[in-house]
Amino acid sequence: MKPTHQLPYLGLLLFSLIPSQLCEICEVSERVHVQLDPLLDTMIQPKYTSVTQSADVLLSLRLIGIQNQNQTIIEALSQQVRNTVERRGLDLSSGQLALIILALGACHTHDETFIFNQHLLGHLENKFKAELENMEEYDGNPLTNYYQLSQDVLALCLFNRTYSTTTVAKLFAPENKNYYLGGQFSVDTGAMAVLALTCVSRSLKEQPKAQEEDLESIENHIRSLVKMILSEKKENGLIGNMFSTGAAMQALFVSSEYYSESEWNCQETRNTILSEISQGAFNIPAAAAQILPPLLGKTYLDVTKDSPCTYASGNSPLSIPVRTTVTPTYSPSLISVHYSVKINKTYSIDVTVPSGSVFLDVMKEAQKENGTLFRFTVEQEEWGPYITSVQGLTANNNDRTYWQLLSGGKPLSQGVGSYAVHNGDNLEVLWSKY
Ligand code: B12
Ligand SMILES: *[C@@H]1O[C@H](CO)[C@@H](O)[C@H](O)[C@H]1NC(C)=O
Ligand SMILES: *[C@@H]1O[C@H](CO)[C@@H](O)[C@H](O)[C@H]1NC(C)=O
Ligand SMILES: *[C@@H]1O[C@H](CO)[C@@H](O)[C@H](O)[C@H]1NC(C)=O
Ligand SMILES: *[C@@H]1O[C@H](CO)[C@@H](O)[C@H](O)[C@H]1NC(C)=O
Repeated sequence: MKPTHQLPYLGLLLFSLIPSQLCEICEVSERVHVQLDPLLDTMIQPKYTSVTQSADVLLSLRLIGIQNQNQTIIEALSQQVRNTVERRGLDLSSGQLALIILALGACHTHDETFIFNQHLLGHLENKFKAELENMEEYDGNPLTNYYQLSQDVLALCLFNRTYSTTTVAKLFAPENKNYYLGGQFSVDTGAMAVLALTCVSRSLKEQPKAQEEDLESIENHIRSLVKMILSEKKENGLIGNMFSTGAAMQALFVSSEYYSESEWNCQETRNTILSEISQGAFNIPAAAAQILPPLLGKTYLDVTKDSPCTYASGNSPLSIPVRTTVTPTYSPSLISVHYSVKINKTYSIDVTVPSGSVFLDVMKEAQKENGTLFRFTVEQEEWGPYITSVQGLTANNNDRTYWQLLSGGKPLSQGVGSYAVHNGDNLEVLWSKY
């Protein structure tokens, strides 16, 4: 080989070394592995209530190398995911299907056969096309959102399927409105896009005849998105909020050539997350599943690695702890909260609920008082119950409408099933655009 050809390879080698070094520096050391037990405990449920829950948990457990420790649990999860596909068929969103493919495809197990026998990648290509067609028809609004379009590209890229890199380069320009939800840059979305674009740029570099223009524009997108993600870093090290920090960490692990060491103190971020875990902050399966891999230096780009699913740095592997039984606390006292539904007009009510209640309990109580004004519907999603309609007014992705949750005028970072209400709270559901 001529020296001119060796140079790019050397560059590639260096690029692939930097992220892994960063991961190791930031990994939770073996000494404090017990601090991760609450996450594992939360992730293992007798029954999962949404399509994506079991896939998210399976992907997470496989990435951190549980595979060889607790095979029965992994096998049961994989069975659930495969059953979902067989039951729901094509009635899945593009991102749901992409996530399922990542979960089944991780670790090169016999589940790979299922992906190919069921033609899941071909179906994903079609669903991705349908997202693009919807954008053409509805003013640039996809069927779902850019978080899912990123999952789609990531899965198609990791499994070497066809997609137009020119389309990807156009689609994921940092100024696209779909990176913003409710006027705010969505760190989760930007981070998932960085993972997808990094996969695409790495595979472009491997091709003999690189599409230089696409590659350059994709690399520029990554650079801008990384900047936007870092600008959402808070004083305590969280990036965006607690629930987007895991995705942001993954994005920063794979893109370390785009920022300098002084721009991100990974240990600070990790320590804040560990202290939040000890206070029970990641107490739903989705939250636990998404934060765990980056705490062990793993990213979704590891899914198709040759030797994935083994625990890094020669440490002893993690395993799932035997379930601890929690005794529910008895709370007889009552609290009073103010609740409003805001459309063009405000409809308010004061309700009394037992202390320890969540937002959803307040909505149910209000609905009991007046089933016309406070009528609502929910759907069980990965993160819990999602409010789909209030007073018969239904959220719609084509119009970018949704029911936003607020307390004291501030948007909540949790859903109605998780947010614990306090005496005197001023709760709102607001008909909004994102
Ligand atoms: C896109 C998105 C939205 C969109 C969803 C509509 C759309 N066009 O897709 C909009 C902007 C409407 C939205 C709204 C909200 N969201 Co949101 N959303 C996301 C995001 C970025 C991607 C979701 C996704 O597609 N996942 C991938 C697919 C494959 O999984 P899925 O289960 O099929 O996805 C569906 C659900 O996630 C659902 N969904 C979206 N947000 C939320 C929030 C809750 C609590 C529930 C139960 C469901 C839900 O919409 C998805 C599409 O149908 C996630 C980030 C993440 N890490 O998941 C945040 C995220 C899930 N959302 C979050 C929050 C807090 C909310 C709100 C409660 C904000 C608010 N103050 O009002 C509201 C929900 C209120 C309600 N009506 O119940 C948090 C949840 C944290 C937690 N601990 O519960 C996340 C993790 C973002 C964050 N880092 O804070 N969201
Ligand atoms: C995709 O292609 C690359 C490069 O040719 C190869 O190393 C990798 O194993 C392939 N991945 C899959 C999942 O087939
Ligand atoms: C997981 O595997 C470890 C090691 O084999 C074992 O000690 C632990 O009890 C297992 N956990 C469960 C929940 O079965
Ligand atoms: C709110 O008011 C505007 C302006 O009067 C109107 O166009 C819109 O349809 C109203 N929205 C709802 C949901 O009633
Ligand atoms: C609900 O509120 C509306 C408006 O104030 C009122 O007209 C209606 O009678 C109330 N319904 C019940 C069941 O209290």
